[in-house]
Amino acid sequence: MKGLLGFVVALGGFIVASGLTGTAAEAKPASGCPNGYTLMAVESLEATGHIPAPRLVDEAGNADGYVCALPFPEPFCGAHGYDPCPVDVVYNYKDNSPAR
Ligand SMILES: [Ca+2]
Repeated sequence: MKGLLGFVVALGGFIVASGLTGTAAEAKPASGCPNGYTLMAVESLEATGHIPAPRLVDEAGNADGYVCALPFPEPFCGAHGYDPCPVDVVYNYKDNSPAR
């Protein structure tokens, strides 16, 4: 029972966070990024070597040319065997479409 309560509280926190993100991003082409993620254009990411992940994530989502990106900490690249790192910053991507 205690575990279920924790899940419900966490879900409520997620809904509140999503609402705030939508309000803050209203001047941008689309909202829907989770807390901590930045809305970025797929084209600008590709121009800096981020291929093909952002486009795949966008096409699997709403295909509007934008994704949400969360930078990983600097040592991420080396820890996964890439030395030198092929890109300046390694991102985790999520589409900017609202949760379905
Ligand atoms: Ca998108």
